[in-house]
Amino acid sequence: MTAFGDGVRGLLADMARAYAGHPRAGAVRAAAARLDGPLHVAFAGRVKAGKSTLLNAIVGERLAATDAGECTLVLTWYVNGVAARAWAHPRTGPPRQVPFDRVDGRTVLGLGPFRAQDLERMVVEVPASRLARLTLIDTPGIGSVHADVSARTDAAMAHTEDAGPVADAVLYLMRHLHTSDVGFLEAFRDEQFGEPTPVNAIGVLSRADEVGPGRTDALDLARRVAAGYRREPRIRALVQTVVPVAGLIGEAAAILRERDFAALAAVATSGAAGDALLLSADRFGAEHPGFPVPAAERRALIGLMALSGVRLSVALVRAGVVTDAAGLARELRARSGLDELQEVLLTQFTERRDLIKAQNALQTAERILTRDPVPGTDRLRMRLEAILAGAHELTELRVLNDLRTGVIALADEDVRDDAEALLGLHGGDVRARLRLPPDTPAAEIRPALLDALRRWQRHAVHPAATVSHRRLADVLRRTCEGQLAATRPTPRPRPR
Ligand SMILES: Nc1nc2c(ncn2[C@@H]2O[C@H](COP(=O)(O)OP(=O)(O)OP(=O)(O)O)[C@@H](O)[C@H]2O)c(=O)[nH]1
Ligand SMILES: [Mg+2]
Repeated sequence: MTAFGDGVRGLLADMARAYAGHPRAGAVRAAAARLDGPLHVAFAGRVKAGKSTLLNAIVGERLAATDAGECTLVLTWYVNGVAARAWAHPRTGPPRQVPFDRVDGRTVLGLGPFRAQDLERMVVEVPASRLARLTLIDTPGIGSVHADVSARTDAAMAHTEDAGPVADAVLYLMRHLHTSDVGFLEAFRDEQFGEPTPVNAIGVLSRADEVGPGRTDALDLARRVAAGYRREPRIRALVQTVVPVAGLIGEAAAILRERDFAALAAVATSGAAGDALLLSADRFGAEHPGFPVPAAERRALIGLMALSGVRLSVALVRAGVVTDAAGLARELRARSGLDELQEVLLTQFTERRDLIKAQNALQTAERILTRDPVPGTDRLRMRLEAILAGAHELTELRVLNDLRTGVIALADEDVRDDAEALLGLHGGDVRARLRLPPDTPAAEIRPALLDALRRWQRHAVHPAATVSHRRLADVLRRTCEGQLAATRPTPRPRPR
């Protein structure tokens, strides 16, 4: 934890004492407890955007129900636990354990005596190492035919009175941008500073394999589409980046079995008959007496990886790139875009998680101090202000938001990219800030930092610089100075 985090922790501890016996005591304790808990990442987006599938791909198991079914209408939390079990949390009344089974590699979750609309959320507990640091929250699609479901999702994802925002960060899946997408993201606007916080959101161009129908290089195409999205001011203002991901292909890679590979290999070696089947999903799943792979197995392959995944796998087998299930799983995963997404999650969310959490805790503290003052609140408020004023990390985050949302406008894209990277857009590590490769030798860091410092000092005194441009330059100067202080100069070789 940083000094900022320690400050927030100390403040909450003192607040817990000041609020002892007060009705808000529980809220203070909850805010403090959340500082140490896993990062809450929500999967949001329109109906059938591929949220549940992507969640499964990240966990590496088919946990979340996909396609029709009542369960996809309930906000569902996936948390790490000692056993596989599930609870339904009704709007009124205590939570109740509900049936949760695994059938044929899929989990089957029951609602017990409840109807979807009676539930505030479901909590599924599974022993899964990937969930140790991340709690994943699957949300019902926005713009679903069940308008009330969307409304409930909005409400559930927005700030709650006691615990701050439900999600620390959101993966926002989009196939195409739509007005209701924007409305949804507004729930994540930062109340404390009255500005949106795109740094809490990552855009996912989902179902990327469908971007170029019938093409085995669909993901490359999706990468170009995503790059276009990243430059769009409206999208820059909502999310920190956009990555293309084919969740279904990633999920298939995680659960692929030898017998799936055998079936795919049989299709690959069936020549023209196989080619004819690969023309459409309908043909691929139809009865074709005499074909080496039975129709039921072919339909299972479609369910596993869609026609695009089957085509890709067949192409990989035919090209001799893969010769077994493990090899195919590796290739599918590499081509799913999941690794890039995990990388963004790791550098930008996990690394920044303490900061995001501390910031959220601070917002909750602020709300409690303002709405429910107790004796000593003034002193606590002053402390809170001091923590806010002293946290350069928060200033960086805020300025980064300003750059993303166009509040600070820089005409030159290179200058803007330089500033965003220095502020930690691609991660807080000094090399990421300087846009240097991760294996850059330590000796090259200080000169690069000094260079950045001089660059931004020049911006600060440039006669044509606007006020906000100067403010940015000032923040970046402090960032460079801080990073310089943290990197020791390389010792000079000792004279012999
Ligand atoms: N081709 C392809 N299909 C996908 C992908 N991800 C999901 N799908 C399919 O899209 C459909 C919807 O996927 P889900 O994961 O249930 O989507 P969702 O956003 O959770 O849907 P709701 O919860 O109902 O809003 C399913 O048939 C998936 O198999 C993908 O990456 N590629
Ligand atoms: Mg779903």
